[in-house]
Amino acid sequence: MRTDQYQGHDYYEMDELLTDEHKLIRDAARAWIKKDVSPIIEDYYERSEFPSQVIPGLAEIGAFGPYIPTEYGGAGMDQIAYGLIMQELERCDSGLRSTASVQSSLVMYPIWKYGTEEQKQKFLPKLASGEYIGCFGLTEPDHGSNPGGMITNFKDQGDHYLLNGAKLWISNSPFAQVAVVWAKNEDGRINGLLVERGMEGFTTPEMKGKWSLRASATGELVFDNVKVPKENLLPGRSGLGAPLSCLDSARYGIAWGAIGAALDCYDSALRYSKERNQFGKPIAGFQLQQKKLAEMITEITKAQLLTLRLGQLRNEGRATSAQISMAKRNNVEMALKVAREARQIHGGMGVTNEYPIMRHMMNLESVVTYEGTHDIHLLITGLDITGENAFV
Ligand code: TGC
Ligand code: FAD
Repeated sequence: MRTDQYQGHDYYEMDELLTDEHKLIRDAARAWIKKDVSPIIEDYYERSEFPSQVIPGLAEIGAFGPYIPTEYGGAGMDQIAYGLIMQELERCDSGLRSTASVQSSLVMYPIWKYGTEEQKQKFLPKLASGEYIGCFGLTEPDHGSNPGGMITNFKDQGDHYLLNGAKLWISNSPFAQVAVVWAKNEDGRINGLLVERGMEGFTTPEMKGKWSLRASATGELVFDNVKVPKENLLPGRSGLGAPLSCLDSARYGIAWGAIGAALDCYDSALRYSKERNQFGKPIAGFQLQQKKLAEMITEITKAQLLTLRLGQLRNEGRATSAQISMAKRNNVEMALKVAREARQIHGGMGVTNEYPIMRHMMNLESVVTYEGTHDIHLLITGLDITGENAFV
């Protein structure tokens, strides 16, 4: 079993910009991960299984609904604390962060923002404690980057809605108790519905064969004439902007998370380069290896600064969707590049599970695609700066 020797890296002394509470929250998450998750993650990754025993620990560190008010069971933290938790989780594994992202930003957030008081009381405390796990169904087999084209639909049947359609690539779906499902009404308007496990006609088959995010369960959501009670409609907002607003929150968390994955790769590469001798000296002493390490910490530091500023803007309610897109896109690509360079520094050992590098690298191939692909985020920036829509 690999010992988790990770140490944070803070080249520009950014800790000085954090509050004592931020540091406590981050350090508690890091300590829990080292104790309870790092020792098992490689094993679960190889078995392609989500380690469900970590759910109470995730709830304990505040990873389920970090910024949801305490009256609903959330942790009532600010956006920077939320980001720091996502960074620590993804430092361990992107799948761990995914589970928390979906639960917090894609399930609890829409219920909190757009749900009735009864829906909030019924679902939020259970989601915060981990008694319930949720999932978010937006993507369909033929509608990924273009969710507005979705065909999943519901019809008003007087005392209930009748839901039909299918969602694909849904994180947590195989074991979720509740799904936030985006579907069109008879007028073609997108709405959110809370679909609960056990409803007749609702199934959640698992998708197998992923070489990425193997410690996170992914599945389908299939709706075959599902009778959804009327009280399960999220009444607060309709239109594509409703699910996209949830994505803003999740993409922000991913921007922080990707820094965590990059930090873990850098940390491992730096240590390995000092310990590994070739030609009679540590490989850290060769200029070519120093170039890789120096560029890695430079890019990580730039991402840390970008993301902390984004967190400040989010705390003030001023961050735009386009600013979030820029950080998600930049940081995930940065992390992928860092992982590839770190893999080379580890030589042949870099392809084994003795080190976390290949796992991070494979995970990041999903992260660069989900929550808006690398291309889509570039087009969002392009639209924002030129006013010209290049999606179609
Ligand atoms: P468009 O016409 O631009 O917009 C439709 C309406 O939405 C509004 N809007 C937003 N509102 C809130 N937040 C945002 N970020 C918003 N972006 C747009 C917009 O103002 C408009 O409002 P209204 O009132 O005028 O109707 O829509 P479009 O169809 O042209 O699409 C734009 C595009 C391509 C950017 C969007 O569809 C997109 O982001 N596509 C990517 C899809 C995506 O990210 N899917 C993610 C699925 S969930 C997931 O991957 C979870 S992974 C989980 C994990 O494990 O972490
Ligand atoms: P496509 O949209 O078919 O894109 C294919 C390629 O075409 C991409 O390179 C893309 O950038 C490019 N492209 C598309 N449109 C354009 C354009 N206009 N201009 C230029 N290039 C374009 N979804 C959920 O709803 N909930 C989840 O919980 C969830 N979890 C996921 C977990 C995993 C592990 C993965 C891999 C995906 C998950 N997704 C989830 C789905 C994810 O959001 C989609 O995969 C993503 O939005 C891309 O859609 P797609 O795979 O259909 O690719």
